[in-house]
Amino acid sequence: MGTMIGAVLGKVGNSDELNLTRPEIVSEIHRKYLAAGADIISTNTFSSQRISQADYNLQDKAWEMACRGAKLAREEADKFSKEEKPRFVAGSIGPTNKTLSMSPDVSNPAMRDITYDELLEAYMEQADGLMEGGVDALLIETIFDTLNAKCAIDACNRVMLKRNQELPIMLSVTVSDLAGRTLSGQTLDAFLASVSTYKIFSIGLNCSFGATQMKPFIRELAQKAPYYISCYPNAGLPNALGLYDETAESMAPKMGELVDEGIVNIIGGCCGTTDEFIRLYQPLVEGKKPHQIAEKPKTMWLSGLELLAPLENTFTNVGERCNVAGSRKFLRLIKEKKYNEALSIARKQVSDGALVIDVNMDDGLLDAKQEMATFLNMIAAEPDIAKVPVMIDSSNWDVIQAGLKCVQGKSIVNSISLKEGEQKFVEHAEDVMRYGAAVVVMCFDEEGQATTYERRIEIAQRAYKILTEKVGMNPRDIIFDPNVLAIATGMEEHDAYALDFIRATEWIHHNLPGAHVSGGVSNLSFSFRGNNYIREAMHAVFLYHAIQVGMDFGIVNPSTKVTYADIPAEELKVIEDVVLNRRKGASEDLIELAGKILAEELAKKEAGAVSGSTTSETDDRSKSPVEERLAQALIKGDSTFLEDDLKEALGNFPHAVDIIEGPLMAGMNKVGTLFGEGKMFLPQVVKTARTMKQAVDILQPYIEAEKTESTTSAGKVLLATVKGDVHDIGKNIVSVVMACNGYDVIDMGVMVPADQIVRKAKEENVDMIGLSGLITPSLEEMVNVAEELKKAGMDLPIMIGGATTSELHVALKIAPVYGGPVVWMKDASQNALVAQKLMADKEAVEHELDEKYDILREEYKQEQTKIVSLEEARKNKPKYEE
Ligand code: THG
Repeated sequence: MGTMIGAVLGKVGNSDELNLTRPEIVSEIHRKYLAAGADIISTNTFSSQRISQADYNLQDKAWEMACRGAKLAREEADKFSKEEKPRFVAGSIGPTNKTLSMSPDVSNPAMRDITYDELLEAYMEQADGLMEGGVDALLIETIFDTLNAKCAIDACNRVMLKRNQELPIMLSVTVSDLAGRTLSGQTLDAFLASVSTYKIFSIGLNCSFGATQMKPFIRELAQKAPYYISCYPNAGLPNALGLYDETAESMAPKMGELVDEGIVNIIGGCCGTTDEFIRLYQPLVEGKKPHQIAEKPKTMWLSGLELLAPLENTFTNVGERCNVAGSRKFLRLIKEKKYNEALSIARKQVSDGALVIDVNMDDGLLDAKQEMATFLNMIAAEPDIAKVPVMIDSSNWDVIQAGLKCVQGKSIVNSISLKEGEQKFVEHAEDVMRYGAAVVVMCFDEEGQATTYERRIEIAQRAYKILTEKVGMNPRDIIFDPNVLAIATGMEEHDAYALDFIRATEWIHHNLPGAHVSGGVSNLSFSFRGNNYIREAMHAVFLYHAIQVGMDFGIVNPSTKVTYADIPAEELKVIEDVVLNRRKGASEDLIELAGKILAEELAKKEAGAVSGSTTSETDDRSKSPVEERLAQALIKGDSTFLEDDLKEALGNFPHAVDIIEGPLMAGMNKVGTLFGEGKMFLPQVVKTARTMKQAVDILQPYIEAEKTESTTSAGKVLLATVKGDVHDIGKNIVSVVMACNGYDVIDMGVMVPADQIVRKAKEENVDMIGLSGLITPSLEEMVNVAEELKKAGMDLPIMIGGATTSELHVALKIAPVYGGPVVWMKDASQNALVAQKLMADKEAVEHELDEKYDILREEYKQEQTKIVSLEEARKNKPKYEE
C-alpha cells in the first residue's frame, strides 16, 4: 500500500511559476509531505505546459517549469528515501485550460479552442521536462475530458519512446456529477474502454468529491479496471464559500473505509487537504491488504459517451447511412453544409437501434478531412448520438487520423489492410492503438482484394499474426472484413462471393481467437438497386447464415424492416439458393422474382394504397399544450419543432419576450434541477443552451418589431465571466434575457480581467455589471473585481451568478468590500426582474439587501461559534470516552 499527495498547491494564480521564482517554498512543501510519511509525492507542475502558461505569457518557460518542478521533488524525495521505505516522484500533468471535446461557443458546436496536435505538442514538452527532471512516474490527473487524456497518454508514450525510457503512467479522473460522468459526459466504464489500448499502471479518481461521494465510483473502478486503483479526494465538497469543511480527523476514517474494503492501492489528498491529512492517512494503510487487480476484460470494449458491452455472442449493427458514398441524401446535406439535418440521419439510426454509426466523407468534391472533423465534432455535442461509438470510415489515412483526433470514446477505424505492404500496415495499426481505437482489417493484400475463400483466410491469418505478435494488439480489438461483394450480377464468377464470405467467417471465428468479423452487408445486393424489398430480403438471409457461423458486426441500414422470418417460403428458397450458391441458374430466378415484385408494388401504388409514414408523432405532440412542448424541446435539446411551436405560442402571449421568460425559462430551470440531481450531464445541458439560443433567434425579429413601439433602452448592462474562468452558458442566457427585456448588453466574454471590467464600465457608462463564473476560484476573483470597482470610485449595482456562487458568499465576502448593491442571482430568469427593480429604485433594493445580508452574516457567525465550541468540546473530551 502507498500513500500519496495530490495537487499540493492551489490552482489560483500561477503556482507552477514558483518552481522558478521561489523553489524553496516548493521544496519546503515537499519536505512536509515526506515527513508526514508520503510514499509518492507529486510535482508542482499541474499546469507546466505552454497552453496554460500562455495565460501568463510564460509559454516559453513551460519546459523549464516542468523540469525544475520535477527536480525539486526528486531532490527532496531522495533525501528521505530509505531501502525499507523508498519515496517516489509522480510528475503531475493536469488537463490544461482547454478542452478537445467541447465547443467554447454554444452556437457553433463544431468549433474547438485547440487542436489535438497543438495539445500533443504541449504535453510532449511537459512530459519531456518532467522526465529530464527525473520523475518516477507520469501522473495524468484531474481528467475531465477523455480526449485530452488520450492526447496526454499519446504524448507520454512518444516521449518515453524518444528518450528510450519507460515509466508507469498513472491516470486520475474527476467525476463531476452524481451519476458518475466526467465533465465531458462520459461514464466511467466508457472511459475505461477509451484508454483500454494503452499500457497503464494505475487509475483512480481525484478532486471534485470527498471520500464518501467517491466511494461508489472507486468501487466500480476496482471491479472493472485491470490496473492499480488510486483515490485522492478533496477535503469534502466545497461549501457555499468555496472552502472545504473536512479536517484531517474527519477525513481519515472515511479514507480508512476504502482501504478496509480492499478497493484501493494508493490514497492521498487533493484540494483542501494538507500534509496533516497524509500524516493521519499513513497508519491507515500499514499492514493492510492492497486491492487485487481486476482481471483483464474478456470481451471487446467500445465506447462513445457510454460503454457498448458486452460484445460477446451478440451481433452489433453499425449504421451505414452517414456515408456520402452510400447515401445520396447524406452527400447532398454535407455538400450544402446542412449539418443539423445530417445529424438527424445519425440520430435516427441510433433510435432505430444502431449500436455504432459509420461515418464516411470520401467524395472527390469534398474536403473529406475537414468534413470528417466537423461532423464528428458536431456529433460530440449531441449526447443521444454521441452515446454510441463511431466507426471512422475512409480509404484515406489522413481522413481517419483527422477523425480519431476528434473522438473521446473508443471508436473503430474502418479500415486498414495489407494492400500497401506490411510496413504501412504496421504503421497504421500502431496509430490505431495510440489513438485508443479498435480496427477493421479488410482482406486485401499487395495482390489486391480477396474474392475466394482461400485468399480471404490466407490474408486474415497473416494480418492476425502481424497484429497480435508484432504490433501487440489485443485480438479482441480486431474486426476482419472478408469483403461482402455483389452477387446475382449476371456474371457467373460472382456466384460464390456470399458463400465464400460465410465460409471465411466460420474459419476466422474458429482459427483466430478473439477476433471479430464484419462486412458491409448492403454491398451484397447492389445489382438490385431500386428494389428495396428484394435487397432487404437478401440482407436478412445473408445475415441469418453469416451470424450463425460467427459474423458479429455488420454495416447495415438499421431501419430495415424485412426479417428472415417474414420472407414467404417460395421467395426464401430462391434467395437462399442465390446467397448460398446452391444451384446454377438461381440468379436468373431471383432477377425474375425481383421484376415481379417491383411490378406488383407499382400496381399497388397506382391503386392508391400508399402505406406512407405514420403521423403518430405529430398527433402525440399536438395533445400537449404548446408551453409544455417548448419546455420539453429545451429539456431534450431538440429544435425540430421549435419554429412551429414558437409561432403557435406567439398567439398565446402578449409579447414575444414573455415566451422566453415564461415557458422557455421554466424549461431551463427544469434542466438546472435535473443537472443538480445528476439526471442530466454537461453535454446535454449545452444542447439545451443551444436550443434556447435558437429559440431566441427565432423570436428576435418579433421582439425587434415590438421594440419599435417603445424605443427607449431599459438600461445598459455589462456582462463578463471573470478571469480564470471560461464558462459562459449561463452568462449567455442572461445576455439574451436582458436584451429581450430592452437592455443594452455589452458582453465582454470570458476570462475578463478586473481592470478591463472597470475600464469598460466607465467608458460605456453602464447602469449595472453582471459577473459570472462557474468554478470555485471565480468566487475569489469576484471579490477582487468588486474591490477594483470600489477603488475606481464606482458603486453601480453588481449582479453575481454562476454555479458555485451563493447568497452567503455574496453576503460575507463580496458585499462587504463594495460600496454599492451586490445581488446574487439564483438563476438567469431573475436578472431582468432584479435589474428592473434596481433601475426603478436602487436605494430601496440596497436597503433590502443590507437587511437580508445582516441576517445571513449573523446566522453564519452563530453557526461558526457552534462549530468551534464543538471542536473544543471534542478536544477536552475525557480520555475514557475514546
Ligand atoms: N466494408 C467496410 N466498410 C464499408 C463497406 C464494406 N463501408 C462502406 C460500405 N461498404 C458499407 N456502407 C454502405 C452504405 C450504403 C450502401 C451500401 C453500403 C447502399 N446505399 C444505397 C445504394 O447505393 O443503392 C443507398 C442509395 C441512397 O440512399 O442514395 O447500398 O464492405 N469495412
